[in-house]
Amino acid sequence: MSDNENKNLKNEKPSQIDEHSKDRQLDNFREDSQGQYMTTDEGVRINHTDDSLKAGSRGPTLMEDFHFREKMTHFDHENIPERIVHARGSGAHGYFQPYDDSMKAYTKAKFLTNPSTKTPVFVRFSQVVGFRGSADTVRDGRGFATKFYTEEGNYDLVGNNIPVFFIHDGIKFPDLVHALKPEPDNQMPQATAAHDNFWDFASLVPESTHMLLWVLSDRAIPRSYRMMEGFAVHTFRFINEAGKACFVKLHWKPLLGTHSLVWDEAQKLNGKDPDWLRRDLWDAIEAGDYPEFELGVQIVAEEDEFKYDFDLLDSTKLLPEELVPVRRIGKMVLNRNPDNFFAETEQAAFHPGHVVPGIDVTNDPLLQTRLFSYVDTQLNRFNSANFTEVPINRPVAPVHNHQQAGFMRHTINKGKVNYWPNSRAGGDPAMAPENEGGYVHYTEKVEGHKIRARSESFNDHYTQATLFWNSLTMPEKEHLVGAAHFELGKVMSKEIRQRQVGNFYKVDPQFAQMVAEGIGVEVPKDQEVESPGNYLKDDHYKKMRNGKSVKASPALSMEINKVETAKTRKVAILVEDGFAYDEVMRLKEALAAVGAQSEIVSMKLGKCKANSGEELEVDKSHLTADSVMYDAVYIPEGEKSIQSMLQKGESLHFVNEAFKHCKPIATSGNGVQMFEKAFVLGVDFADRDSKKVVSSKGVVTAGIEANADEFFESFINAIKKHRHWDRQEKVMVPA
Ligand code: HDE
Repeated sequence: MSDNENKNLKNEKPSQIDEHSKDRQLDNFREDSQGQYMTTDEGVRINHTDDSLKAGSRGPTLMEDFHFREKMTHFDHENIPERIVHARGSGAHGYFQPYDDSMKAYTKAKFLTNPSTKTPVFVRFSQVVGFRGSADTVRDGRGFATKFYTEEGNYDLVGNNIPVFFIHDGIKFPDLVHALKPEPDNQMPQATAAHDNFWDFASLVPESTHMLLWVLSDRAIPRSYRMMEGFAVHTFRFINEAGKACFVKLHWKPLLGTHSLVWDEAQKLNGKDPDWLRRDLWDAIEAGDYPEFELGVQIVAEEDEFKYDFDLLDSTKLLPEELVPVRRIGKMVLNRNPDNFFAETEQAAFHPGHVVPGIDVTNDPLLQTRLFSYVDTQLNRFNSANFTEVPINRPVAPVHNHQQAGFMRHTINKGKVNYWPNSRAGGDPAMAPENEGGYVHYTEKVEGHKIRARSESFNDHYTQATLFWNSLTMPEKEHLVGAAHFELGKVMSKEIRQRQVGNFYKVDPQFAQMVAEGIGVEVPKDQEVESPGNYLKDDHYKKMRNGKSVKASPALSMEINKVETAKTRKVAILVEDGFAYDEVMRLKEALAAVGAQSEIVSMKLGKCKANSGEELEVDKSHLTADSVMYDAVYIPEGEKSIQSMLQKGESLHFVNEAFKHCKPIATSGNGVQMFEKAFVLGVDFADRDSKKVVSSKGVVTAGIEANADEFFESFINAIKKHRHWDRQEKVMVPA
């Protein structure tokens, strides 16, 4: 970095911070070798890099080959420890902008209250359990970590796509993660909770029950990072200019809605495209389909701390939106892929304790322990306290302090003075008064005995698990039970399976019965169901007994809150020689008009010849493409093309799978024969020679005389609904 550039960075005033501030800063570190000679790390030009320096062309390599030694040494040290959890992830740059200044009533954080500022952000989405090289579409919670490079310093919102957590107190986190990760003797299984150790732990820790239901639900197999909600999980505090505090729950709401895969599809994708979520995010940004999320807040007045029948400090509970609606206060747009995965995504270091004035933590014991863990883990990953100087982690706000030296120090602190107070440097860098942006911790009154104990108010483990179960639609419940059958079905110990069903019984006897039936254990009989009131021994918390609660929260169902859009949905168009060219072109146009994408899939790559003689480039062959990689499937008319597909297991399998996974499928004219031969069951088809368009449970067919616009509109409407769960006959599909 030149002196001038350095000065510019340091002088960047709060008023100059904009959406591009971080990009400008990163530009100082970017390197582009285009048109340059290759050099050593010392800048010496290299003349030959294909052979090491030897004593004779068949002789030993010489120690003096500084280029070989440097190249190999650097390679040998290219790895750093992967994150102990959330090892696999993907990042993206973007910005956040508040809609207005209305949050001023609650927080003085400038990036949340100044609608004219676009604050740069870097987001890292992640899987939790698997190693860095594991597959994307495993059943797991997803991390959703956002670094806001605000004018007042970095703020990290380190959340998940599930609003609650497994445990109350972080001291149990190492136990939880040990139980989740592959078993210690044989390092199996990878990236899944479906094994004895995990369910042994979970069944002995009933506070995990609520989160377990979320992990068994479709939330744990998202269709895309772009289609997940995000949650800060803990209750945080906002503090306004006048020093008044309130509690706040933070949410991310995806503008494309929240959508999931189905389990069979997720498992197949693990093999067909282990980078499914990573690729989806990357491709969407490259295509200009920028992922957008609204930041939502649930505000609770300090006086209302004990108003609810659960404790706001308990991270195994959520605050139902029916009690406190989520207010959407601004929008985040992710519009740039990183230049280098390691430098940016891997080296990004998040920490829930990175807060700015106007935001503070609470005494949630899970959050409190996280405040220790994150810096500690970065020290392990970076081997240095200077990880904050790595370009992706540097704030755009100026940094001045006496933290010096250490491994890989970049900043050259000038002058003699590295202590405070000092007179030799005129007392600089100085303390900032609160009205100049100095961070002042919220002065909460705290008193108590030193004690290793848990608050009585945390002891209701089941009411909100029941709330979640009650809030799901029937298809969502069926998926959840299917997931429980899979996960517990992998557990060898019957005792563990039985114990877990005992916990599920306390959530809902019918749920327990549905699970028990699939995994060969008894349904517990007459087991006492813990009443949520039982735990309220403490006077302080007795108030909660009559606190506000709800029995079901429609806001928790993905199906009920489905956003109906075709935007960025991917459609496979299956063709063989002899397909109807005009139909394909018009369909592609109609899909593009609603922001959907389409790809031509055929038996082999190269050109495919239409019935009218035109040729079309094939995007994917059946060897590399599968229905699980698409949201919908279309088969155009064309006698020869259809006859050829009818002879091909690949094409029929494509249709079968898409039908089984409840995806929209469509065809016209002769194409109906494909649906008739495949297992497209329990739906009505249009007659081949009619003018009719028939849309039946997401299966759209058109007669040869039908109006194309009407046909495409019906197909697009089916795409907007994403999945058509009402296909009872899908269970008969052998795909
Ligand atoms: Fe984390 N968590 N966590 N966590 N967490 C980490 O920090 C930890 C928890 C979350 O993309 C680690 O940098 C403890 C809840 C995300 O880089 C580590 C506890 C939530 C990421 C750590 C929790 C999260 C992490 C490992 C229990 C949702 C990935 C690597 C008290 C609100 C961030 C790292 C990224 C990563 C500790 C529980 C979210 C070990 C001790 C609850 C999104 O420090």
